[in-house]
Amino acid sequence: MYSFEAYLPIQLRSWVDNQLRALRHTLVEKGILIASSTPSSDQQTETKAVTNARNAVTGAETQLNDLRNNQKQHEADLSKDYGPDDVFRSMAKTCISTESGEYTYEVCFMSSAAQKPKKGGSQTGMGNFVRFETVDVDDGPPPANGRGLGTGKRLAMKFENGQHCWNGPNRSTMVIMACAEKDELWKIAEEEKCVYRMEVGTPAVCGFDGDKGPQQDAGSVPPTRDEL
Ligand code: MAN
Repeated sequence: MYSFEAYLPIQLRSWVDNQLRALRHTLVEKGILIASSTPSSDQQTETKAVTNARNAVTGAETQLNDLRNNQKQHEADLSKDYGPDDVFRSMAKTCISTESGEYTYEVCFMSSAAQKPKKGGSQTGMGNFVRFETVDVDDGPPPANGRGLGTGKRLAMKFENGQHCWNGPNRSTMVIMACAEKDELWKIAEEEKCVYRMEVGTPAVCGFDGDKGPQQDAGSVPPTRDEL
């Protein structure tokens, strides 16, 4: 700015000076004028409008990425197998447990199975959910309390790659389900070393038609032997 203030009476000088400062500030704020400090980087040579626009673009890009990730998760979820007619969609991760021998056994639908020592200490992973299967069960008529698999094709959840078994395989668990009023873990057996079988009652399989079940057939599973 021209220093015409020098020609003004002294009282007017500071008033004019203040007005000019205010005007400059407004112009910088509106993005019309670049702030007069010596630019040391490109950033400082931008008007506020450019900086704001750049920030808005960065913000929008972040939002777009978040939405894209969200969409991917939903797409992955949609292509996931939630069992016949998707009945397990709402149950995924519901957990049920029971005590047997020195352990409490827990299975979380479509998630994982674990063995927890009743005395405390760390739990042992019995496998992570890999797929649904159909198995042929021949356990005779269900017991009086109704807590049994009975006979016929049953829907099962296969859990694999659990904690490694000393001198044996990684632990795995077959969870065979039969129709019942509520979700319950009825029985647990270790059929071979570190190969477990769980019998579960759940309303989720009440409409299950073994002939229309999952394509992969697990073949025949022998009737339960000794309980743990
Ligand atoms: C633990 C448990 C058993 C298993 C043995 C194998 O004691 O997981 O179920 O049979 O380890 O060493």
